[in-house]
Amino acid sequence: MKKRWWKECVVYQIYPRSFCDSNGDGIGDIRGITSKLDYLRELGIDVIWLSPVYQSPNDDNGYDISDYQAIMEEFGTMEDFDEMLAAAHARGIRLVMDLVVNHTSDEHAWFVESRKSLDNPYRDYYIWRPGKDGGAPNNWGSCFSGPAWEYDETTDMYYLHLFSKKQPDLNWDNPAVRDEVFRMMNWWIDKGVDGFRMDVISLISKKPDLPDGVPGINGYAGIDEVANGPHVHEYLQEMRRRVLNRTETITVGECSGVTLEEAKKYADSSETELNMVFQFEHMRVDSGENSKWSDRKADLRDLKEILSRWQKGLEDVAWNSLYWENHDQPRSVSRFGDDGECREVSAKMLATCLYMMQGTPYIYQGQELGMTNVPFESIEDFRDLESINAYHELTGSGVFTKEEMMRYLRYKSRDNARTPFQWNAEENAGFTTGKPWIMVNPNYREINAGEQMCRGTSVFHYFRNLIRLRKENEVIIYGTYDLLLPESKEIYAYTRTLGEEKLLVVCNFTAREVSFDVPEEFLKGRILAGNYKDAKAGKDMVLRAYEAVVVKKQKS
Ligand code: ISL
Ligand code: CA
Repeated sequence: MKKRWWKECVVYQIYPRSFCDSNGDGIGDIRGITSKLDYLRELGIDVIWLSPVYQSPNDDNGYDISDYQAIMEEFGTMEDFDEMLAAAHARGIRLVMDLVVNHTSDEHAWFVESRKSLDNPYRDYYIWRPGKDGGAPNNWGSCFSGPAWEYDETTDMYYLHLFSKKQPDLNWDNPAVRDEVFRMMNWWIDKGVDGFRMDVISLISKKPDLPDGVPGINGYAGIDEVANGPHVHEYLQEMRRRVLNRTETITVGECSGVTLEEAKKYADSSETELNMVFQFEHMRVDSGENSKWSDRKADLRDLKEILSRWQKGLEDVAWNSLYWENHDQPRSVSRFGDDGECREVSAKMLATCLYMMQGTPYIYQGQELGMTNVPFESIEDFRDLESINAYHELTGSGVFTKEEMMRYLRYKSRDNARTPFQWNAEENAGFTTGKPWIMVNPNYREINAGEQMCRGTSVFHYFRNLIRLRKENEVIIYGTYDLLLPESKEIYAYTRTLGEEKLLVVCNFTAREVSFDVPEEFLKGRILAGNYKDAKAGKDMVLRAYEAVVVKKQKS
């Protein structure tokens, strides 16, 4: 296996709006981030992935960009950005930008032009079609409710928007669009950024005839139907040649609808496209029938089957990314662990289970504190357009009652990840001196960075230790993965092997005591990490509530 720095690093995702507010307007900003770089250095991460900071009317919190080469006013100035980048580099931290180029904002100059007339030079920058049978051109739905088509009177045609109607899809089949995107990317590379996380990059190439898809619970076909289109690999190879190969970049494609077979192409180790992808299968393990809206708990056997298939499937041929959380997902401790009495121990267990696997780890802000889901009380508490639209669409059409939908939102809404970072026990969790743009989780008095940094047994220190272990043990980076006990509903156990080096990782996903037979070769092993301080790897081991241990085989 080829050794690469991006396989050995740990990435930390910042959602700027909710990280740290430097000027008291209630909105996190770039200077706020700069002021916290020492915190990140303390944690030990190597790379920051910055969610979008570009100019945007904020229909989807910056994922609707109106100028790719300007900074959102609420977040600061380009000087602030340059200062942050230099300050990160000075600390040995690299910076990855969020690249959102499946769509722009409808307020982007290209779209403003495009909608003006049929012969406007920017017309073919977007996907325009005439209506069919008095309605939309096909049955595709927007990811944020309703149809994926918006009628535009000026030219009596519809434009495609797989997300909100303020996020028209770019037409990647137009070489001028690719030129513009690659030119813009090169501009950021010249500035010194270190790579890109590519938003829904699996959706950029549409099937030319835009065929109808299978309708979901709201009557429209979902975005998976559009994923991995006919030219996506060709376009990414072109991007690689024209942009990414210029420097040592790190790239990760957010690939909605990606299968293992497709991932092998996107992240092929021959290095012609991307370094790795975000796959979604393990994020759907607790979905309802046909949608994410459910409060069903995952079956551990399904989770193990999915993660193990990806571990083995990409072994030697591509590379995994490892994540439990991001700005689109609820908090992992509330979802796969226990956010009550066993919060700390289960947050540590989840980290052990995932970050000892093969792949590049991604930590979402606050995950390193074991931040939890939020006790939202009413629909007015939400800010996310996906949540608000889904609530109205699915209660309005009677698919769910209001009570059901509130329960599902409390469990799955993206806003669970978007409340302010909990810095300390002061008002508003030390995030802002003003009024925060979204409510603060009331548990900030107990759960905050200030407290955890002072306490050696905290979740923060445990994450720090796992990050250090990855640096000290090559087997964690490059070792092969093998699942043990696939049928257990309680235990997730696996080994990692690199030559003579061998690790055993055992995690109890329940609050009950569960016994585990430690394989012979690990009986005299050394405990590398554990979330209880007196762990032993003897015969007939009994794992306590959410206990996790990592055992290193002693060399014979
Ligand atoms: O969040 C989701 C489901 O709840 C996903 O379907 C998500 O919309 C999808 O993964 C795409 O996400 C990305 O693109 C969106 C943006 O809203 C998300 O924040 C971003 O991560 C449109 O740009
Ligand atoms: Ca601010």
